[in-house]
Amino acid sequence: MDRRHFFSGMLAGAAAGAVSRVALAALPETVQQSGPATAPPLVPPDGRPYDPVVTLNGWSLPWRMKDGVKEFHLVAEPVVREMAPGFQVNMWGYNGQSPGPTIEVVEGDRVRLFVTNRLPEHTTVHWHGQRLPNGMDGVGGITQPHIPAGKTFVYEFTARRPGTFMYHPHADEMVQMAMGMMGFWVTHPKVRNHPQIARVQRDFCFLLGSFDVEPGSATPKVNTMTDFNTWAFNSRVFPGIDPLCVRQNDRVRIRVGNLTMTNHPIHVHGHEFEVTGTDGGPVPRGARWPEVTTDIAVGQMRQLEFIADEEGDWALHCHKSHHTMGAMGHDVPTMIGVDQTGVADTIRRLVPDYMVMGDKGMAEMGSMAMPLPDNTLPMMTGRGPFGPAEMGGMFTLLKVRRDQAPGDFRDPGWFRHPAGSVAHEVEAGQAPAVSRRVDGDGAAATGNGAGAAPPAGGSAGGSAVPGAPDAAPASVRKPAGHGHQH
Ligand SMILES: [Cu+2]
Repeated sequence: MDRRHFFSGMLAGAAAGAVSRVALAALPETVQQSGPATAPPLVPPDGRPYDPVVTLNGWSLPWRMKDGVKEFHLVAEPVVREMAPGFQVNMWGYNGQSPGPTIEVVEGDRVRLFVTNRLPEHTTVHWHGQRLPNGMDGVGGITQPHIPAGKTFVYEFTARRPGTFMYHPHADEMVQMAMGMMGFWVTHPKVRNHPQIARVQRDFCFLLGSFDVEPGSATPKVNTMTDFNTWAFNSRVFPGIDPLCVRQNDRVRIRVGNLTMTNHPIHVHGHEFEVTGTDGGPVPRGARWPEVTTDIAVGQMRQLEFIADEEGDWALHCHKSHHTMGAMGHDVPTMIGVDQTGVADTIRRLVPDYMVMGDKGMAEMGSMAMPLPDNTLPMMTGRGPFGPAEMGGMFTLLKVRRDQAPGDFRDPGWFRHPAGSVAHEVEAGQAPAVSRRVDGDGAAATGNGAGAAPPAGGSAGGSAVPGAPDAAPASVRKPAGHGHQH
């Protein structure tokens, strides 16, 4: 984290004349985050104590105490976010990053938030879910004048109820949120033994984001309404999302907020959790039920909690399969069952890099070194200890280890499975026989050969089409778009 003194920045940036010298001198310094690393929890230096959260690939904003008020300074500005190694995106955010820093306070704290606007257009900040005076609610034109470019406004209210909140603009929202302007807010309970809010050993938070970044470009398309291609946790995509690393038997809380244009069913492997709170507050204990997936609608926040008692590397992801794909996955035609024999040689005379793909499914794309436009992630990427992960987007791992030290959030590496505990190929003759199909298809598989790939280049591939008569194995070519006949 690099700290930049606010005065030099403003005076060099000059003359906006936005804030008077006296007011300027009263502002807390700005703190900037230069990289996308997950920062260690911010142990509160003053004010009442609390158990801090860990913001996935993010950080919490330091404050200063002034006359008993916690003062924060947010700077809305253009940023460059590394969404994954090799993929830099021009976004808008706060204090150097998208999303902005997490704000952590304690129930009952008086909070003063300075917001400096370094965007090319006006903005506001809405404090989603908070009880506050109407004039502090941040709806541009309705509860306040917009914050013009170059100006600094101040918000002030008391954090009245504990829970999980977020902040985002209520000004040119479609553009500003599509560009990445959002941040997390956690109000910790003032009592450590709150009847509905358990103390946990690990408390993670992140926001769901969706962006439309065309392959080869570096700026999100802000008018997109449904056809997004970049699905993110805290403006990072797998394999750029850090794992959630915990010690076995820790009580774990994961707070998730959704500022995309669709719902996301968030799924955790290997454990059951309860939803212990929403942006409306804690869920009474008697109203909780076990889940392994919970849907998070647009504008909602959920707190998931569980005891991490199973060791391993457990997937944690959105269950919409398109949301665990990278940008290249969205315009690829379905080629399953299409005989491409000879096609590649013909096309390669015109397009030297042309590759045939997808006739046996798309899993091969996880390992393929395809030529890609600059600044573009493959459709699926990331490798595990057993091969390509075939994932992108909203996917990460919950790593549970018995020897993870308390308070240590560092990645322990891949799980070392106890001998004999990994799914494996059966020995010849040990598998039960596969019964013969009775629909008369001569291609029915029997015995141990099932599951093997068909011979490369064989025209027999045509009979993979269910119901296709053997006598006519043929092509199932179905034009993907408008006519391309010659
Ligand atoms: Cu999703």
